Amino acid sequence: VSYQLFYWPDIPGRGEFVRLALEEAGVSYRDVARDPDAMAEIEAKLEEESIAHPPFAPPFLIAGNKIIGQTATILLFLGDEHNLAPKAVAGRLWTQQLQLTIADLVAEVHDTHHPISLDRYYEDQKREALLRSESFRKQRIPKFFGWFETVLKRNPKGPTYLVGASISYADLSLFHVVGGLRYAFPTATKRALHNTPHLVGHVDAVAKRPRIKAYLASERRQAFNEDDIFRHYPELDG
Ligand SMILES: N[C@@H](CCC(=O)N[C@@H](CS)C(=O)NCC(=O)O)C(=O)O
Repeated sequence: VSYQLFYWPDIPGRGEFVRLALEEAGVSYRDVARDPDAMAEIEAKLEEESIAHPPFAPPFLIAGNKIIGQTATILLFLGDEHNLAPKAVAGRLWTQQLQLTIADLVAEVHDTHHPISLDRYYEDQKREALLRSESFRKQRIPKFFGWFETVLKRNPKGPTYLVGASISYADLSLFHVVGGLRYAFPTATKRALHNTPHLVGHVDAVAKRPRIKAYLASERRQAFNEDDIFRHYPELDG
């Protein structure tokens, strides 16, 4: 096993962005979430005093003597190691810029159902969630999708992938976000995708990649659910 992925059990969560990169790279990894004592192991690792660079939160990846937190930083590392990003500086930075924009979108998705506090139940912040979701559906989904559509359209190598002619970790993450939004906000997402044909083609192209296809059909893939970032609460979909 080359890598150990530390992420909370029972949800795809932000761990999924890392899983997709590991799967596309075809490397072996230990998915700690699948162990019965995952919670205890993750919490122990977060508290371990001998770690000079402690991660703030899962996901984090152990790779040899390195421990790497922050989804985008993990992907920066895996992109370099497994050819999931360009080698030249301009392309590396562009790919990371795309990834950080995806991270912004993921945080906004989270805030649709938890706009006030992480520590309170959805039911305790439902009124604010309804308001937040309305603007997320009407303004933010179209704005983010429109930008990704533009990026695909302007790619000099064609609109299949975000960066050049090869798959990058940002493509895998965008695939997961669109899938998550289709699950959480089916009506609003369908409407927005109507105006972004290149984005629809992009997601289809990623889903057809042999390793991703095999992964999606495997037991390693977890279903979206209402403990996750992407939650389907019909009332929030308008
Ligand atoms: N910006 C970080 C966010 C990490 C994060 O929010 N992790 C969540 C699970 S998805 C968590 O466990 N947070 C605990 C906390 O924030 O206290 C990333 O993209 O990796």
